[in-house]
Amino acid sequence: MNTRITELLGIQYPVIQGGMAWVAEYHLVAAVSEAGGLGLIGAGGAPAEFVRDQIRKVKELTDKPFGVNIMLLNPEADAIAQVIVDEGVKIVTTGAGNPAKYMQLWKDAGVKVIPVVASVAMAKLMERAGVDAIVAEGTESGGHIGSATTMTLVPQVVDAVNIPVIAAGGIADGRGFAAAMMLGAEAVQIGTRFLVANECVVHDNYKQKVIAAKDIDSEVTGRSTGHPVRSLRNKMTREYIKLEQEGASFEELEHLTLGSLRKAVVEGDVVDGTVMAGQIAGLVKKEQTCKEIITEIMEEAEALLHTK
Ligand code: TUI
Repeated sequence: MNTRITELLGIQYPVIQGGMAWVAEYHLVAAVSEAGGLGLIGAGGAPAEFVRDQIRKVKELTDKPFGVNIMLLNPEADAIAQVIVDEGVKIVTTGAGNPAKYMQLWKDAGVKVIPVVASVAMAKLMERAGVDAIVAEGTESGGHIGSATTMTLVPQVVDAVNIPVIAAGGIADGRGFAAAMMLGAEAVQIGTRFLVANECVVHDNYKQKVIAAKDIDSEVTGRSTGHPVRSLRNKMTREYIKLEQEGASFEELEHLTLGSLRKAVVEGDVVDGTVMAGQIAGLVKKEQTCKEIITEIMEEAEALLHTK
């Protein structure tokens, strides 16, 4: 299936793996890219030198295109922006902010820039800033989220910009892929289903919690602080939401989640840690290789879309 996104990025299938902090490290990235999708290193809150090392490790495993996702709240975002150029990475996606200040640096280096946005206004601003494509991410997504649903956001962003749009949030199978195409998207970004990929190094407790999750098992914490984050319900989310209802301060709430994503991903503490995942976790039932995941999604989608 060819779209402006497969052309732009030089990939076989219009399937992009979400740049999940702590989760999307070089094994997962290389496996997704080798399978014909686009792997993204999730720089999250990592130091720039860690990101440089990850880039070099992906290159040892694959010659296929891959990219880096920069989470713009990272205090080392400036240094990571430069590492991307220095290491010759050709695709960057950004999250949780406005990447305008890096546009000149990246465009001069021939980097394709794809910001993740959660609103039409941000999508328009980004198109004017000269980005190459947009990820329109619905509130069904795991992690840091906006408020519009994928179903409503994607067609509105498609109508508002001329650059290609990638749909994200709530997509985990061929039906979701086909639906995104019907809304005008030219690729999808998938996070939650790749959490349980064989090549994904996330702790087994985390994978099992995603596999066990049902449709209504995610929760949004941080609405009161202006940084809403979706994760699977556990002791941490219950305590957090209780504190929010009691009017706790930003500092008290921060204390509860400091280092909590690492705790879940690396240590497997799915009780006190933050188990970020999207609302589609209920559809994710088993571990598979990245190749199996991508092939299955594409075969199902092509049958639905009659593109084969
Ligand atoms: O960035 C994400 N998802 C994330 S980042 C992350 S790490 C983190 N952990 C704890 C707290 C906060 C972050 C986990 N998941 N998705 C992309 C995304 N970007 N969703 C929404 C946005 C966004 C929000 C505001 C993009 C632009 C924006 O603009 C604000 C502005 O500057 O106007």
